[in-house]
Amino acid sequence: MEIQLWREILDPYGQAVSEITTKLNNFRLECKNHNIYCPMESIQGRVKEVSGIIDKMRRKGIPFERMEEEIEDIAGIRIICQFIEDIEAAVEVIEKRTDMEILHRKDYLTNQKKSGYRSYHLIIAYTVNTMKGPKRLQAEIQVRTMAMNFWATSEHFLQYKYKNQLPEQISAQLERIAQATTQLDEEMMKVRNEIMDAENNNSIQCLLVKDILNTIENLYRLSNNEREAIKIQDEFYRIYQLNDLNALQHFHDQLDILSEDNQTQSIN
Ligand code: 0O2
Repeated sequence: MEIQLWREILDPYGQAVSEITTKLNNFRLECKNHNIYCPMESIQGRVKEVSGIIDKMRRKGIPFERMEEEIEDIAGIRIICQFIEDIEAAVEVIEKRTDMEILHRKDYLTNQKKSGYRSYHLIIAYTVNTMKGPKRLQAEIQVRTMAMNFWATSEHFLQYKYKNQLPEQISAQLERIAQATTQLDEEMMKVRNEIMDAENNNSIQCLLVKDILNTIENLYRLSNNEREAIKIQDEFYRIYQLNDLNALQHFHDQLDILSEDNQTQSIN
C-alpha cells in the first residue's frame, strides 16, 4: 500500500467548494443589486471529512484508486431555498452556467427516501486551476428548502448519535416530523406571493432611502446651503414615518427633479 497524501488530494476540493460558494453568493448579490427575487436563500459548503470518506469507501467497497470517481460528494455545496418552487429556479441557475457541467441528478423530491429525506441533488463536474494545472473534479450540489434542511440536519445528528441504529421510537418521531415539514413547505407555498411582495417592498424601500439620502448629501455639497438641506432632510424623515411606499417614491422623484435643476444651474 502506498502513502495516501490526503491534504494534497483534498486541497483542490477545498478550492472548488470555496469558488462555487463564492460564485453562487455573487449571483445572490447580483439579484439583490438588480432588485430581483433570488431563489437561493443561502449557500453552504464543506469538504467531506476524511473519516466520512473512509467510512463511505468501506461501506461501498470502493478501492482507494477509484475514490475520486466513485465518491461524488467530497466537495459538497448546499443551496437552501425559502420555497419548494425556488428549488427548480435554483437548479435552472446552475443549468445555465458554463463553468459547471451537470453530470447527473438525484431527485429525492419526487422519490422521497425511505428515511424521509427530501432534497434535489446535482452532481457536477467543475475545473479548478491549481499550481499543478487544471483539475476537473466532481462536486455535489444539494438543493432543498429550509424545512427539508432542518429535518436532514437533525436526522443526520441522530444517525451519528445512534451510530446509524435509530431506536424505533426515534425513527417514528422522525417520520412524523418529515410529514410535518412536507406540510410546512406546502403551507409556505400558499403564502409565497404575499411574502415575496413584502420582501420586494422592503428592498425597494431600502433602495429609495439610500438614494434619497445620497441625493440630499449631494445637494448639500453642491449648494453648500445647510438650511435648505436640513429642511429637505426633515421632510424625508416625516415622510419616512408615514410608512407609505408610494409617498416615499413620490418624494424620491421630486427630489430627483430638484437635484437635476440644481445641477443645471451650477453648470450655467
Ligand atoms: P455527509 O455527512 O453529508 O457527507 P449513500 O450510499 O446513500 O450514503 P450516495 O450513494 O453517495 O450515499 O448518495 P446519496 O444517497 O444521494 O447521499 C448523498 C448525501 O445526501 C449524503 O451524504 C447526505 O448528505 C445526503 N443524504 C442522503 N440520504 C440522506 C438521509 O436519509 N438523511 C440525511 N440526513 N442525509 C441524507 P453522506 O455521505 O451520507 O453524508
